[in-house]
Amino acid sequence: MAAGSWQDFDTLESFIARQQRLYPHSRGKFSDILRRIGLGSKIIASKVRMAGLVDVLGKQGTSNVQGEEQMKLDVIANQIIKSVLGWVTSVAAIASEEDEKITILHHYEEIKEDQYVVFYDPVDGSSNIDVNVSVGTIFSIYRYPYNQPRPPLERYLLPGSQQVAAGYVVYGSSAMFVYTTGQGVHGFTLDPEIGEFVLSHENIRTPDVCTYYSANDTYYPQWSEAVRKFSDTLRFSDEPRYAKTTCRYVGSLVADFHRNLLGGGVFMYPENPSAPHGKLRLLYECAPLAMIAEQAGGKASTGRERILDVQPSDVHQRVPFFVGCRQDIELYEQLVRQMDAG
Ligand code: AHM
Ligand code: MG
Repeated sequence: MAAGSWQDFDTLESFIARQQRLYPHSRGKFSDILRRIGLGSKIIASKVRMAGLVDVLGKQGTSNVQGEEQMKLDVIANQIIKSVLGWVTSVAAIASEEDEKITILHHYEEIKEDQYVVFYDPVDGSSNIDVNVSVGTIFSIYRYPYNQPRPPLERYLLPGSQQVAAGYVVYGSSAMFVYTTGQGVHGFTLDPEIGEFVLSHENIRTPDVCTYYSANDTYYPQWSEAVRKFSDTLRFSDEPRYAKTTCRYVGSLVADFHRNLLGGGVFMYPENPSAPHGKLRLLYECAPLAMIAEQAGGKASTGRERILDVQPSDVHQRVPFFVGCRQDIELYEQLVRQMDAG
């Protein structure tokens, strides 16, 4: 937990450096990327904190490739992440929720050693910005397969199981940076006095207790039979496991996910007839959070497939997303199997 003495004091920077030392041959290129995302999120945190005082609130007056209205902060934060990653020589390409196409920084022919591809959602939950509710940044990092001949798009579109790191920053009552490189999940709280993310939650394990049920229930009439049964079980069942389950839904994925990661529960954004693949995007929303959930002892699924096994076919691809306690997500998968079997 938070620094009790100076001896225990660890920041995101020093933690990344310590982790790097575990790999004696590492040249620190990957660590550079994490550090730069840390810097970018501090800049975004300061913009979020100043919202209302400076001109970052409100609509930009433009739409992104998915037809969603862009908020000013979406555009500002997208630019911030691009600027912090732009000069890092180990970043081959970046892809954002706010940009139609992948931005290639180094072309295939130029790449002769390990480089990385970064996917990110600069401000997730941006419809909440104007009303002062928590938002977040999500990121996902893949090693670029430079020495494997593949069709161009397949060099970038890899299943989540191949992520080398994933994380998010939640801009809440404090800002918190949570990430994994496959060696557990670690959380750092921004100390505004010193401007550093300080290690506050080492090796997070999600409780195996279904404390929270998080879904937008207004879609209930459109959900499949399996989703409705699952929702009914979590909300109304008198089984001891669900007796104390309560509903919490912020409408900012990062905030909902973060609360459930620490307190236990299920978040879901299912498919429905008007959104046949759900709303959330695989590469910069679901896959990174799925990696974190699994690293913390939870599970993430579309209902029919592990999220980390889904082979992407498009940068902005959407998938149904069910994430949280292993046992509850398995219950949903079982309900889907029963429904499919008729
Ligand atoms: P965004 O990336 O454009 O902000 O959209 C994603 C957000 C998630 O944060 C949240 O879980 C979801 O949209 C909420 O959607 P809804 O309003 O349909 O419940
Ligand atoms: Mg988003």
